[in-house]
Amino acid sequence: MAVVFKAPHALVDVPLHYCPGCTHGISHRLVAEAIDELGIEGKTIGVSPVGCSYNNYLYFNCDMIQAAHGRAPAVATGVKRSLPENVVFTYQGDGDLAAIGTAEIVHAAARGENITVIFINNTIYGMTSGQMAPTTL
Ligand SMILES: Cc1ncc(C[n+]2csc(CCOP(=O)(O)OP(=O)(O)O)c2C)c(N)n1
Repeated sequence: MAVVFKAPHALVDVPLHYCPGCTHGISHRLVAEAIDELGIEGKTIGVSPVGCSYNNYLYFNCDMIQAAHGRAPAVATGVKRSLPENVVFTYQGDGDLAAIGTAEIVHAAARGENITVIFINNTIYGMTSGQMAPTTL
């Protein structure tokens, strides 16, 4: 029988800790599918944020490093510059990236760093129970 649905290899097969209806689970899946499709699992390094997805290093099947709040683009810059042959991505919420980490993301972009930034805009600070973010409508 043809397989029509399976988990991406780049996603570890463990239960996620996220609340029902949260966007992080499907977002993790999409990132993992991209890693699979590009065939870059063995040379991908991710940077985990502060926020609900702080421990996403448990879920991605690649090397991960934890950054302090908003500092993921700065950490990713260091990783990419020291290991330029690797694909380096950050995974950040809007509280992390668009509030506390505004300086880091603006300056990483201005410098033209060769990193990938996955920006998860759920329009709130989820981890602190719905506190308003700069992206709140
Ligand atoms: C320097 C610093 N400021 C504030 C906090 C408190 N804090 C932890 S998680 C968080 C919200 C993160 O929100 P977001 O990045 O949108 O991620 P989400 O939880 O929605 O996935 C805040 C304010 C902190 N831990 N450290």
